[in-house]
Amino acid sequence: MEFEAKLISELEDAIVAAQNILLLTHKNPDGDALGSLLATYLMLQQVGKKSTAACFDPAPNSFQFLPGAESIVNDFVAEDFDLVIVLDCGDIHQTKFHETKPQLWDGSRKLVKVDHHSMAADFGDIKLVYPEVCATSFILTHLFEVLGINITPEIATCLLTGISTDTGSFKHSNTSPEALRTAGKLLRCGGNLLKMSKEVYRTTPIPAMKLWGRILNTVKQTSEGVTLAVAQKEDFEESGAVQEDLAGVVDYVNAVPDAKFSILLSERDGLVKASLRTQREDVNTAQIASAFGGGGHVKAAGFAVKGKLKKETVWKVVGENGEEKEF
Ligand SMILES: [Mn+2]
Repeated sequence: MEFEAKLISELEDAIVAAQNILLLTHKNPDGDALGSLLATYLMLQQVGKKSTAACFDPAPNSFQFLPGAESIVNDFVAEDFDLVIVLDCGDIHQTKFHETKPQLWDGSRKLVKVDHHSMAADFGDIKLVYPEVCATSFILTHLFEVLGINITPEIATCLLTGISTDTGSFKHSNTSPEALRTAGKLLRCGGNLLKMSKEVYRTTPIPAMKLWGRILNTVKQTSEGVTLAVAQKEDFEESGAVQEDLAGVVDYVNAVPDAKFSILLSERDGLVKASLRTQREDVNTAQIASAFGGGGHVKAAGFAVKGKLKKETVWKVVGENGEEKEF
């Protein structure tokens, strides 16, 4: 990918001038959030710059293998920093630090944004926003090359994880030839594909498996052709699983053939969360989710509403010759 020369020199100047750099990503971090956060952290270490990587929520267990994961903090003193780099985060609200650290956004320190979200809010002094690419880690791979950074095996593993997870392991429609070529480049740099695959895709603790079993048991298709599955509070309690164990099961729900889209409802702590996925070209899950105050991507989105799940049993009268009436 190509960068505007002016942007690159502005970014270089900002990094050179900075004394202490804060790196942020979105709450509930995924592979691209953590991969881009840590790759940038390791890059700054390499060029001898002091930085702190912060995220409101801890990294899920499946991403603890990422080089540098142990250095991520969830709190900091905003005044310590003179440059903030926000990664993989469309909106400052997504960092969750917009309320607790308002000083970060008051214009007194430079703000750099590196992101690929299509509804990216317009913030930042230096904006590297490319909604057409698959991952923030993809942008960083090319950016580091332009900046003359040595992509070490550790940095490559972080970036490879970001590209892999944001393309659904190279299965989503955002898997462009460039995405694969970039992943190939990261493999050549020593990115550890085997370790990443094992930790991210082939590790499922027993409580998570038991939770998935319970959820998959609830799968049904509605009369509108929507695949629905549900995780109730007691499913978590009785399986011993935690919220992050939900990750991955929605892809099974979305595998039902001929569905318009799939929706996984989960109930926790007075909230009902919905994960939406689709394999169809004519369905936009972000649009559906936005009707409930959520958002996301065209093929994967979500929302959360305060409340609980209520099960209603529907009875049907089925006549001798097959006619049905629902009550
Ligand atoms: Mn991303």
